[in-house]
Amino acid sequence: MNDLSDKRTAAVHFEPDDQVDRLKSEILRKLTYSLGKAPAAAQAHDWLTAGILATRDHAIDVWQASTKESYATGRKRVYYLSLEFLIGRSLADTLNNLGLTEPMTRAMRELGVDLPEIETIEPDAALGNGGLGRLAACYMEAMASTGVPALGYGIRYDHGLFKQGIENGRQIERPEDWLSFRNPWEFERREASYRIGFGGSVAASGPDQVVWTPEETVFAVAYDTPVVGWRGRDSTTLRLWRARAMHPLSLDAFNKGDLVGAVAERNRAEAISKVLYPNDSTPAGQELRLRQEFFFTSASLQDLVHRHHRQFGSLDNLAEKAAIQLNDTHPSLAVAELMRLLLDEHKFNWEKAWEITNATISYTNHTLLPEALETWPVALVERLLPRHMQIIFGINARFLDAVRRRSPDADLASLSLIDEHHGRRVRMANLAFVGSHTVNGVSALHSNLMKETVFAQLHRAFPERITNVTNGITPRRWLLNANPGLTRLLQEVCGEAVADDIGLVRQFGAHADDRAVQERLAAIRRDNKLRLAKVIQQDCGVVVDPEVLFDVQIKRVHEYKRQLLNILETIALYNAIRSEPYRDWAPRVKVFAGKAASNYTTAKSIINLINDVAAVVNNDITTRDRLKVVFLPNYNVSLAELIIPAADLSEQISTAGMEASGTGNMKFALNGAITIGTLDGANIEIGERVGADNIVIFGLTADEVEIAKRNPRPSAEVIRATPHLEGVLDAVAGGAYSPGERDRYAQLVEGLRLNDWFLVLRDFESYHQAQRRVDALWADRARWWQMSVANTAHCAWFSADRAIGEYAERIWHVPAGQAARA
Ligand code: CR6
Repeated sequence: MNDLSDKRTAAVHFEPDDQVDRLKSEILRKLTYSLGKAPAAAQAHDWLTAGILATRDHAIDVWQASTKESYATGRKRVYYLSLEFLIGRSLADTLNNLGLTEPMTRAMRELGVDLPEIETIEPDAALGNGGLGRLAACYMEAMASTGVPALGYGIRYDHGLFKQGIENGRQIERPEDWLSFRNPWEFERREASYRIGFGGSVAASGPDQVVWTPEETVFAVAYDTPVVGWRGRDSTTLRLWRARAMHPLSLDAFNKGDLVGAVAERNRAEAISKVLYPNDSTPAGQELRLRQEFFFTSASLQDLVHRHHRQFGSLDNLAEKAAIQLNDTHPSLAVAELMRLLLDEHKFNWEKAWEITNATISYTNHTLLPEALETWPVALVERLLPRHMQIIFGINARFLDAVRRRSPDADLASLSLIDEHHGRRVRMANLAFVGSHTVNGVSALHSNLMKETVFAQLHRAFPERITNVTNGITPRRWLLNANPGLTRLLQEVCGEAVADDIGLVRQFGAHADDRAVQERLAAIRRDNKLRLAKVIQQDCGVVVDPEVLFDVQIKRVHEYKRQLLNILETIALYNAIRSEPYRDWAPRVKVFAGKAASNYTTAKSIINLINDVAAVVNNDITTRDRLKVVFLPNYNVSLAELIIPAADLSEQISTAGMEASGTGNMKFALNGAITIGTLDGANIEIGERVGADNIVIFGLTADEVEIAKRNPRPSAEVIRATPHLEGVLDAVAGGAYSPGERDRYAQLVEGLRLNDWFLVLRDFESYHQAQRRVDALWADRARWWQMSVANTAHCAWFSADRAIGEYAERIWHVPAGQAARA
């Protein structure tokens, strides 16, 4: 990790001025010859595109070197299959990784352009919903930074995650259009296009071999983007598939005057890569979604099998040279598709095909919420993918047979790949589990719960299969780039090399009591808060004081994440401040942001409530300088980069046992925010690292939640035992925050009273008390900064480089690049 690569050394040979001059002429060439614009006529977006194209050239140098090297050495490669890659913007990160931020800023300045300003008009690539998609993006960058040869496979959606507007307090969704002005980062690869079949019939052609004649075929065309790692050392490839029709137009239909019919096939085919399903942690369950899953899985497997065969002339050694990682169950069909390719196209027998498949594939589980586990009706799979359904039945029969022979009393019904209780459905998690050599959860608690709950039976059948790899985040984007102020301080205190070895931030811990460091931290945070305050004023029309505590909850809006707990407690606090205005309340601004799936009524109602509460609180002069509530619209990666470095308090308050890991929690802690949270997901591991004194924990534990669910305490009793709660609920239900529509929240509150499934009421008092501990800590500012230092100093472990190191060593068995080359 520590030695600089040749590429970097090469870059350093240029005198800084030469480098700036070179970049200037590169930008001007792009402007002139790629965009056809004279500098005098160029608009901000032209400069941005020219800047991206110039930067991309540097990325390509690294990319080609990486690709060449990994081919020449025949090293094992990782194929990361993910239906989501939540990338955000790329220019600032790529420049930073290439070590070109400074010279590019100067080059642009000398051309009369403000680089940071034009960087903000780059659209976010929002090909994901939340944590799972962002994790995939962090891992692509971390593999490039640690020299793990990798290809990420996904879908090139025309429309990424919808844009959220807030109108009259309510979420409205507008289509996202990131490709409308083309994507300067990508390369279309016409030669890499594959036929993807659907439907049709199957006929036996050999003992295990079958000929499948699909009824419908679409093309998958590859679009490649380089992802450059730290110091331009290596690059991975993001390969996204676009669906194209075999016959873009039916002239027959057209000539008969049937315009709609003429493009029907095209529309049906291209619908596959048209839009990202906006569901987070819950399956969409629609046929088009299954078509998306098979489309990208099949294209990716055909591609990697084809490449492997070309390079090695045989598939016998596939598992030695390829590791296929399934990011959740969305690409689970890979198990059946790889079997199909090996059996039907490459004529392996079943045993050998199965051995190769199992040794190549591994699977990451990202949720245990029962409603989130993907299943598909057998009838649908049979109709859409008849050969795959056969193979799944074949896998299942052999698997259940083997288990029956080993342990006659095993619970076959729950092990089966087919759920027989709900009208016969294929269990995608069981398929992925059985087809993989290793299955991992994403935090210690989550991996343990996997063994005890959803996968208990499978775990008994394969006691070695489940392992844990706690999630990680890339420190390049989430610390170095998002928080340059803090980065500078860390480099002064821990040495310049922290950028290369994030582990060095540990040394920051020794300065927790240093007044000068604390003052610097306070000034850095204040600057970050000022930047955020401007955006809050622009987007919410609310003026907030950067001196107050910034209390932040930003993430998808979901009942288990309990934004509702936060806003109900905010109301209690508001009431308390009004009744005792002269007590020394820690002045706060409550910052919320997050999208709700368009069909998730309760989540949308919670967004509405937050905005309605904000309207009342922000206009009340009695609480004016002590409490503000804001909901920032259209949460995305770029907004997170602005908000996280400005946060004092990080809200990680999910019902224990329900948040598999969380990754926002890690970003906040590394940037020095204090976590208020439950013992859930990676919060537990954050607490273990920063120490119990440097985190504010409340609420039931996962075990207690389990018990509480089995013996639910009546809500009425919980409410009676909890001070302030009745009044808060009555006010919300009675329309105190929605005077124009008094019953707007009647159902939301009624839901809590009937069944407090997420234990919002149960945890309310504990949360309220924890917030009062926060008040006290905030009042002792020296203590607060001590805690903040401890958080930054002890969170390097949550680096994606560490996580990728664990995958590489324990799951993929690929050596990290630097080590391999040394
Ligand atoms: N919603 C988990 O809920 C985890 C990420 C990445 C999630 C979250 O706790 O940090 O995955 N799960 O591992 C799914 O998307 C299914 C998420 O992002």
